[in-house]
Amino acid sequence: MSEIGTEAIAAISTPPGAGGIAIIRLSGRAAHTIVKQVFSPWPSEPDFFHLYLGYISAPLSAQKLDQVLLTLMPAGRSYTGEAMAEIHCHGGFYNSRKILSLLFSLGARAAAPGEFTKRAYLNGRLDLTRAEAVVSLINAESEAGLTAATAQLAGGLADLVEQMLVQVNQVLAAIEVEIDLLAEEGLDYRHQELRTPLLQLEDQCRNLLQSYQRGRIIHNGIKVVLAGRPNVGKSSLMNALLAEDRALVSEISGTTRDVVSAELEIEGIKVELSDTAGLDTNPLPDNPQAELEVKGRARTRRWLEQAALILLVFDQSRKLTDFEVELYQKIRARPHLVLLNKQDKPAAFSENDLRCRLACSGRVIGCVGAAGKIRVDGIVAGIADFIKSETAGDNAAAVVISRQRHFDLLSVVAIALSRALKLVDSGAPPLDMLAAELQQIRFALLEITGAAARDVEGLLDIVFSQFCVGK
Ligand SMILES: Nc1nc2c(ncn2[C@@H]2O[C@H](COP(=O)(O)OP(=O)(O)OP(=O)(O)O)[C@@H](O)[C@H]2O)c(=O)[nH]1
Ligand SMILES: [Mg+2]
Repeated sequence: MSEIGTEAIAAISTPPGAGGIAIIRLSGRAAHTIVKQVFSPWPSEPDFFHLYLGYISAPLSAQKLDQVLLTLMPAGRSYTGEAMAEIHCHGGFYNSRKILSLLFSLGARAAAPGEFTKRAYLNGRLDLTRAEAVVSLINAESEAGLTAATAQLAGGLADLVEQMLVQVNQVLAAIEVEIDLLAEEGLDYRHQELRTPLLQLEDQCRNLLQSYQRGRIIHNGIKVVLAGRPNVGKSSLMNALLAEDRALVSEISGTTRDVVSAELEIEGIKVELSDTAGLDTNPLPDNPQAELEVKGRARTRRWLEQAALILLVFDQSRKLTDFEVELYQKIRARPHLVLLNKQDKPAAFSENDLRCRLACSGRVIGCVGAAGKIRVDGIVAGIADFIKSETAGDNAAAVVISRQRHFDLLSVVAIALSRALKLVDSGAPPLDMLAAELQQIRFALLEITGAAARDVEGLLDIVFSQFCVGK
């Protein structure tokens, strides 16, 4: 066990602010001794995982601070692997801080962000991929994100990496045998037999690397940006998609100046939808509003650069302008949907005219239904199809990776694997070089689960700095 586990740490694990209850966690060898000094009545023979109702008061003080529930957990069977106590006190910032200060006065120190989980990792309670899954679970903002985090917490990625490690070790063992055989003259060289397991490893590695794009979308969601000329109805569409009066709408051209963003969930994925200032030919310099317009448009362009999907809006009741045609040419190579708005008014051009002028063969979605009401089902279906196409794959149900750290380490594995395969295919590979490649693969895989690392402290700092205090 690591030295780190000896010192008692404490933190409030629930979010700050008023609430029904707050949970204070205490972990470390002295956890039970500390809590015994402040909790009464102390049970004569405390049971673990039992909820005790009692009071918190300072040692030797008759003044009760709060009525609480207390649970004790033994070393080896707690989240951190150390002796732990959890105090469920009444919520409220002041109350919970006061109890926490009492624990500090008795020798506990404030836990750093993620320190409980770091101790769990150091005490062998979970591997690094599961620790990272805890962060993803806490931060999950969509159904798909939660499902993926839960699968990783259940060991999906760790198990797969473990399987790959078993294969790597087998190949390494086979290389050792070959080295021995070579030492005995006259025996056949069987390196070709290494090809199959190396190809299998390459396949598994490729599947995981290919899942990265899907994993990032599942965890982070996608950015969808509404753009088009001023007054075409972007803000009206934003409000209709959100089913709330979020963005200011008016008949005055140039109403939206800043970017207005809001979130919705489509296909279980978080969608950050942004309404932007209208784009048009540059305003005349003597226009007093020119500076604001230019700034607003610059902001729109920035958002467009980051968009995963652009919803380009056209007003069918006004003539198409050259600027709109140009704008379409600029975004046509990017994922986009063309939205035709204001179809309740007399049309200034047909959908066919639009397709011809833009040379557009993609999806054109009409936004106006019966009685001139904006309908969003077509747009939602368009966004849903985009999400499906981005998140689908041959292994849609399999393990996905979503962290740069995993992607980088698996890239190291992939490169070393291709070098190893080249050596095998070369006919008479230098076995020590082949073994060195396999060792590199082995080391990168071990670093994914945290079983080994070149710079353990640096790695742990990166992983656990993403946590909140109390987890
Ligand atoms: N008839 C009709 N009017 C619409 C429709 N959609 C929007 N409008 C009106 O068009 C005007 C402009 O709508 P906005 O949603 O503010 O347009 P915008 O593209 O956000 O405009 P800017 O913020 O100025 O770039 C408002 O008066 C809306 O009520 C529609 O489908 N039909
Ligand atoms: Mg607007």
